[in-house]
Amino acid sequence: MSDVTLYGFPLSTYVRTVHMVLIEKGVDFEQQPYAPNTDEMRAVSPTGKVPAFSHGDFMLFESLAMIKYIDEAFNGPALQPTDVKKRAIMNQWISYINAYVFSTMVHEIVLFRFEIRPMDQATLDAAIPKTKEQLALLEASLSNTPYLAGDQISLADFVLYPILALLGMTPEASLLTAYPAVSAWKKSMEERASITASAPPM
Ligand SMILES: N[C@@H](CCC(=O)N[C@@H](CS)C(=O)NCC(=O)O)C(=O)O
Repeated sequence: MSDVTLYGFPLSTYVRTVHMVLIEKGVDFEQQPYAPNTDEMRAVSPTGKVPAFSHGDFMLFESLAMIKYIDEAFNGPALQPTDVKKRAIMNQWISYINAYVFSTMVHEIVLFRFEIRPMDQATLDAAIPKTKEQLALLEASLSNTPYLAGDQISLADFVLYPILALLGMTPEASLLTAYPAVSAWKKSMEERASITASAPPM
């Protein structure tokens, strides 16, 4: 039995990011697929949001804190560059993805397309140019280096992947074809065992 537990339903992109990082680091863990804002979830996180994480009696909420902790507390390949500039680039992408890409692609496209929220066509229409702008920024980076923070995979790639995976299951997946470096990066990520093992049941 493992003393590491990841709490939260697997469709959440934030849960999947932590799931992938645990697998990449080779950490044994258990999963409790609680839905957000339930009594079960509030018992493990003061926000009631997913994910939450425990390692023994040490508890965390906020996925960014979790993935940095997992990378630093466990053996396995380092997922943060040691070079300070590359690490800053990784943090830049994580901030950008969490602040803008998640809200545009997940809140303003995926949740409508998956019928998790009632369709708001005006919001969805307004999300298309924002999505193109965000994909263009990612394209510019991934045209120069194979991963967001350079030659090595980093936490930033695991923050981005689950969002583009969900976008890829909507009609707006067609937008991705105009961004070949982003598409090639997504395809290369899909060859990793952590991606297959963390795929949410659809
Ligand atoms: N900043 C948080 C965001 C977590 C989050 O927003 N999770 C969503 C699911 S993807 C959630 O629990 N939503 C329910 C709600 O906001 O009430 C993190 O990185 O862990």
